[in-house]
Amino acid sequence: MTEQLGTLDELPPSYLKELTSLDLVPLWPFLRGFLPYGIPERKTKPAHWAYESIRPLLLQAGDLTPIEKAERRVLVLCNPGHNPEDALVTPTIYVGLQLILPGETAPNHKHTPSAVRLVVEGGGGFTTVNGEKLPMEPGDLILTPPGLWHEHGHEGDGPIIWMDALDLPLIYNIEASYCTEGEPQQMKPDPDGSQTRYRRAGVLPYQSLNQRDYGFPLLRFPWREVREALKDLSKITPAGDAVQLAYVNPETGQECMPTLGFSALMLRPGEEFTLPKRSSSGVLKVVEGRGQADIDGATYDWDQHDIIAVPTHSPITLVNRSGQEPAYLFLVDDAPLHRKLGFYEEFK
Ligand code: 1HN
Repeated sequence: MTEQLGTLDELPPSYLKELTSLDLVPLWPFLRGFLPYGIPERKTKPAHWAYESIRPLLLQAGDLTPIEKAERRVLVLCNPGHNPEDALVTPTIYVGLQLILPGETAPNHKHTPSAVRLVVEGGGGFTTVNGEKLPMEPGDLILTPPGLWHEHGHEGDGPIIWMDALDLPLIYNIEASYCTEGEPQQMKPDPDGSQTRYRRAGVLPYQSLNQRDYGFPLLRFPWREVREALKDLSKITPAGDAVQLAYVNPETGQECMPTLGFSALMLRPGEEFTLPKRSSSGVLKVVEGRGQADIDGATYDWDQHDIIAVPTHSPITLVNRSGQEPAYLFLVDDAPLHRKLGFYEEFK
């Protein structure tokens, strides 16, 4: 182990000036900053946003800014450890809350970042992805994968609000983020794939045995079914173990997006459990219930629809405050990216 790395002020000013004039720097004064021992340097803080405090401001945005002037009417959750204009909740993940009012539409576009929607409240909203009309019911997960056309509409009454999560900070920082606008899509008349081709886990359209879709075959994961599956899984999960289901591509069984991973958690009445410290960062969204979270030593009380930022290398302890009702949380993380990069870790 190098005990003491040389510093900048040990070097002659004339030498540093010459390096600067040639766009050069010495590595050694900065090396430990780039490569700390044992744990990465983390600007990202654990953080908590109460839905109750965001909701009125989002509805106010509906009065202040017509959809035509917003394109996407969103309030962005900015991690307090970063500059707000960087619009990130973790180093790789952007999260915002989006509002659409009855009759409004958000125009068709496609882009390089991967996006998902987790529906918070309201009925009658839909997202169309490559011609497939995906109804948005509360708790549903809707994928808008990189490069696929998507637009939103609202045929119901009252506001519809959802959480957007994108790998935008990652894609922006590798200077690969851009979008293309398009004409409104031609919608196919069929119900979406979650109600037809991929109605049930473990069975697929027969022809897919010959021709697997390694892209994005399933774009909507209805909450109603995920919630039922969690309840059934909880019956056989030992107390203190996480009741957790991963959202996967039904054709491959692998993660359903390239960089972002999604899972749903159930906390039985009164239950407390700890998820191990992992190399990945993430965002928790409360779907139902009330409780407490300890994220790397920071403690928060959470209520329905609250959102919590989880930095890399942070253990998570969750407690369900209710002794009667289960609580449900949704987790989006960048574990698929870490796995692809070959350094995903869980620390026991
Ligand atoms: C986007 O495409 C949507 O399609 C929402 O609803 C939020 C934030 C940054 C970049 C693209 C959408 C977004 C976004």
